[in-house]
Amino acid sequence: MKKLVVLSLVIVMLVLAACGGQSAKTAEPKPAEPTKAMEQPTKAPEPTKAAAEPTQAPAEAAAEYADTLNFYNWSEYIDPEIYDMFEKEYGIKVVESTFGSNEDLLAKLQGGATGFDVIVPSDYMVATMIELDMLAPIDHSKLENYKNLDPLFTDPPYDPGLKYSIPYMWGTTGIGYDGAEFGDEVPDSWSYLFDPEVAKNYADQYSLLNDSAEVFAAALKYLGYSANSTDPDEINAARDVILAIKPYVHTFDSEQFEDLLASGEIVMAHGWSGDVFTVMEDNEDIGYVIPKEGGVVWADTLAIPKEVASDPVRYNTALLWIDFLNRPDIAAKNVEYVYYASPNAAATDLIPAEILEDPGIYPPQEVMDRMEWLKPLGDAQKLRDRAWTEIKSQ
Ligand code: N2P
Repeated sequence: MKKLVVLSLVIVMLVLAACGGQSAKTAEPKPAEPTKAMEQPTKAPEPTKAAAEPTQAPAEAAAEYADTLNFYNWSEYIDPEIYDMFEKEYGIKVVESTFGSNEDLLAKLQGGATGFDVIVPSDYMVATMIELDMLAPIDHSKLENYKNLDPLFTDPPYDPGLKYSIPYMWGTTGIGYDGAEFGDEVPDSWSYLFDPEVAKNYADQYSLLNDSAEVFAAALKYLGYSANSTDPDEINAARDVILAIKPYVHTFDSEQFEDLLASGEIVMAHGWSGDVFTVMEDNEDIGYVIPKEGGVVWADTLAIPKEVASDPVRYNTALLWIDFLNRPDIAAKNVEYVYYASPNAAATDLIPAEILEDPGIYPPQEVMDRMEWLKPLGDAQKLRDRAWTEIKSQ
């Protein structure tokens, strides 16, 4: 998969170079007719066709959609205008709830939450949820925009053939920092966060993600182990490292670390690339670095909880939403807002060059070579869960 992403980057660059100043084919999205759709919120999203063929059989004409779609997303992970555009176009209101980690998402669903139509699990969590039979198969024939996906993302190890998930965004995990505090120094090692001798200099001035998979991955990398270690000794060593620096951690946070950084409340944040990039525009001192020991690369996906499949109206609505997010103009608009990389090849021509060329958003090969994808941990997950509970409760 590492290679896939690197290859993808190369292709993105090639496509970009090849397009040059020419106008791109994908630069002219075909919006549906908003007012018509607004008047007919439960009709199929093909207003022109329906208008041209008013006598077609009702069964063909009326794929039904719900009035509301419940979207369970990571926080600040979509351009909110996209909700308005979807509602304007189809008359369907998207209601968003947010979660802070894959483990929280899993716990919520396992706890019996049944209202969510579309969820956003990351790669390894998709594999876990497939294993637990928690996801509905995705009917590719109903996704007009499936063809827009970069083929390099359509057969990932976590979900071969994308039977249960459609890639949404991908990015990396590293360290956001306030350059005004660091001067010429760059906190380019996990030791800034996990070596007590170094970390004590930043006591109460840095955050860690509130995400057991990510914090263990970073601590394991600091110790020179794989982010996916299932070795009890290595997991215990990582737990001890985290416990040792915990007194210096200002907060465990996955949802507003970039704002804490921007406001000066902290000077370093263990965090996700795009979230840090969103505050750089107004804070030119803020930087983002992938530590030299390597970090985590991930892809987040759009998936449908299994129970939704038994309700054709909810299921169709979920697919309509997923497909909308894969329309090239929508995918590009979203990238410009969240600063994460898109697996949508057709959106590439619509994404500003400064984003495509930003090595923090589309990292170069030598950086990608240091990254690891997270994987399901099998029985070792219990060890990590226990250790995490211990860490958080002390
Ligand atoms: C959104 C961060 C999502 C990335 N704020 C985590 N996979």
